[in-house]
Amino acid sequence: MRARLGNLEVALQAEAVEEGEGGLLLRGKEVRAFPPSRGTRFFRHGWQSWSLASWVDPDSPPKPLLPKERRPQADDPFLLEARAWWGSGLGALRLEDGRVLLLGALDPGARVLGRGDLLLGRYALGGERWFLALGDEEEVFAAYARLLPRRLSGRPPRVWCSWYSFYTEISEALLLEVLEEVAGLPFEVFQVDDGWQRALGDWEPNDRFPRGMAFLAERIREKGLRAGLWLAPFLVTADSPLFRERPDWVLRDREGLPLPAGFNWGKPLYALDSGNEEVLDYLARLVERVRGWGYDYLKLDFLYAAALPGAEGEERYRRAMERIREAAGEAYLLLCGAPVLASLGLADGLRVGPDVAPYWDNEDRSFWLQDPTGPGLRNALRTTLHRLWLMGNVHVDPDVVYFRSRFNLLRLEERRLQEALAHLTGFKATSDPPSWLLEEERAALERFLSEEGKVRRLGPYRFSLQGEELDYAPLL
Ligand code: 9PG
Repeated sequence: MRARLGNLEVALQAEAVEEGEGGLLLRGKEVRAFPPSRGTRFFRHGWQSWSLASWVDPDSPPKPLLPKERRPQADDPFLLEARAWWGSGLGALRLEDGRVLLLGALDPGARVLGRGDLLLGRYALGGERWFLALGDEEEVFAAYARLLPRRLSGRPPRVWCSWYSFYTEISEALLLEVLEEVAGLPFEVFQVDDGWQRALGDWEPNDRFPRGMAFLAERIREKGLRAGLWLAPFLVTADSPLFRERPDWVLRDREGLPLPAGFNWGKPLYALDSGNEEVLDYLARLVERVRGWGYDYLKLDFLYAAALPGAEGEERYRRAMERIREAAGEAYLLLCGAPVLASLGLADGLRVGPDVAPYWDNEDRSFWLQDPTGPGLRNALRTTLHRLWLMGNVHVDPDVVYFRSRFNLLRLEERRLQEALAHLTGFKATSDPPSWLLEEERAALERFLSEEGKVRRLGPYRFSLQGEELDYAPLL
């Protein structure tokens, strides 16, 4: 069939088509849209927070990400095994005249194939609703986002997070010291990251936190801050107590083998089966326990594990997260490593790119291993920049900003690119301990936290920050 989009005719295959707000609403488990002229770029949308979102050349096929063991933690494994360009949930083609044709799923669990002459959308299991639009890039993405779930809980938070300075080397004594320094600045949340727990699946404090997690939360709250805590609730490793005690809770493939969930902390990762009611009860109790300790800002990480093997698991992921949402009550949930579209409506904050790092790029990983998901400012900026269209649906977390020159290979101009995105989204976080900052760096941090509306969007990839023009095109 053919349908009118704007002033152009587009050929389509779908079970049904009707007019919608800003585009067409299609139905079908699988739908096709044929662009009126060739697409020169494909908007490839990665599955979870860390997965690549970027415009790519539809005529040169994707390169296989290495090593294979990392694929489950880099993206929907299907997308990385495919020899053509597929995206998660949506896809778009940029036509020769600059206009963009976008096909986006309105239910969880979809993938979109992009070729110069075709957008093909397919639901992995259930689901049949799609949105198709043609027009200006910012307009078509905005029209799509308006049809997706939304949860906007007040204004985004200002967070001090322990990860990007201390990594897992945290302790009660160290964090109490930093807390004293942080308390003099306009932060709202003091968030303890990875390193407090005994093991994955054993969410009790290790011996570096001798007075327990409730004690620390208490000290944080005394300073007038909200206490934040990191958890990777669905992850286990083969040596996790939980793995040994409850082998039946581990997500398995059809042969009964534990499904690989990636490789981190020097070990292969596995997942808890988010479709198992007992697992969900356990998770609800876990969340209630940390709430009881006094933490009301939870950074829930490596969440893709709950949705493996990929798009097929998104409905199961959503049901599990609904249960967690319920147990968390009014706590702020920052979801990370999370299937992006399937998290909308449940997350308060959502990380939309890979981790930043105090360097621009790790070429061993990005070049030789063809992995755009590793920590590094370049990777983080690129993917975050391509997900800013979600700002009306959720607090978009671009990850922390560095103000320190200490232990940092980033140049000031590079740090400013990240600062501008945080100003734009309003989600303002850093891991810099104030005592590491030079006087002018501390002043910059203070301004960052207290000033608003300092950034203007000049175009999809151009911004001005405090009068200084920033162009992101070179990293696209
Ligand atoms: C704690 C960290 C921080 C960070 C999270 C997440 O692809 N990877 O190998 C990979 C490893 C770790 C990671 C992201 C990607 O970091 O994003 O903010 O909480 O866990 O371990």
